[in-house]
Amino acid sequence: MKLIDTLPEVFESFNEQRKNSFITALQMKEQGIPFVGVFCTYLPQEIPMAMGAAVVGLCSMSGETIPDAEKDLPRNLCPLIKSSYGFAKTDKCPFFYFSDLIVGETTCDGKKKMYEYLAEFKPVYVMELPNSQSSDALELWKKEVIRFKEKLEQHFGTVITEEQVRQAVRLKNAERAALRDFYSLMKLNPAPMLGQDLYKVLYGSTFKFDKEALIKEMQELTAKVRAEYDPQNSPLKGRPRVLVTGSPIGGVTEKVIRALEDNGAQVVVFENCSGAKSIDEDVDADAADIYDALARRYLNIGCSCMTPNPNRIRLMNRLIDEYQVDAVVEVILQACHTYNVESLGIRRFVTGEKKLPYISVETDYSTSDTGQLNTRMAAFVEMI
Ligand code: BJ8
Repeated sequence: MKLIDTLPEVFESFNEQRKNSFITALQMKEQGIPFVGVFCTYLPQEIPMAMGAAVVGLCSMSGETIPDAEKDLPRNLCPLIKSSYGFAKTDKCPFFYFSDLIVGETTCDGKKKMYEYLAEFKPVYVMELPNSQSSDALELWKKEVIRFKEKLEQHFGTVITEEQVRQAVRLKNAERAALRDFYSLMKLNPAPMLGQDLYKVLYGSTFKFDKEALIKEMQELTAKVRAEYDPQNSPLKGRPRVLVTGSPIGGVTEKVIRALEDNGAQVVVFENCSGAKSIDEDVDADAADIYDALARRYLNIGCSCMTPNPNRIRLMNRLIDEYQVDAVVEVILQACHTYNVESLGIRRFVTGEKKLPYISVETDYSTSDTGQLNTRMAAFVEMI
């Protein structure tokens, strides 16, 4: 669908961003800029940013290397874990290759056990993330944030000052604000773009290493979308508005978004990682203890690896109201037990408290369920 003449091109350039930044990454490596590879939204990116490192996400979204991974790992494991391990094992991911240090956290069981094998290919450091958000958990996580800073200092032979951390916090807050302003455009009704295009931008933005440039680009894009917004003639008028939640999506799993939008719905907000879950909250840059502020902000993230996990409900509750959501779709990656078990609570909240339709779909990185997804989403959209 063509929305506004010049915008699809911009969205496509974000879609290609991961690939396009391979060359930039190589040039940065040649200039001696360290790369830190990460796997999770809980990682306080401000710490590596404070020493001038580039931070790159290594979660893989393609099924290409899963057969290689399955030679070592169980088949009934989450595709994100298998695919990420497969790319490392086969050396097919340039970002993995460029990473001087890989940092993981103790989130779900499959991921944390996979890190043990990943260490055979690269230096790996694992942060001990508590699985609850109590005050004891906060104390432990704060110690882990400081221990991470010390690990980077020792590994890269550098010193990270408190002032550098504060500057990184300010920059990251500005990046989050620019991304938030962009996705908040979807509060407009009708929405000014398709959810698939919004996702391309959010995902692509994580591969832009020059944060100042990214902030400027996001501000310009937000202004452009706003300027070209024409609610009267919008082809998206009257579409049911959907919130997407669940496991991280991207790559092949965007098939769910396409199935929804091809059948007449409109995804207006992503609650999951790459969406509001990772961007919604800022770090208090003026806090007396900056490590405490970082620990608080990151521990607050409402991922299903936390128990209990009230912050996911809190965020969803607000997003459903702010984005005038008509229905909720939960995407669960195959064998992702935490999201799968938590889906009962999410269903109860959405259908009971918010009185909205809800559906959950379990999928993987193959395209074999595309037809079935299409049928299910068509029936769901019809029902809304
Ligand atoms: S903050 S969602 S990035 S842990 S790997 S939990 S899909 S079985 S990725 Fe995640 Fe951090 Fe949470 Fe976000 Fe399930 Fe797969 Fe585990 Fe996964």
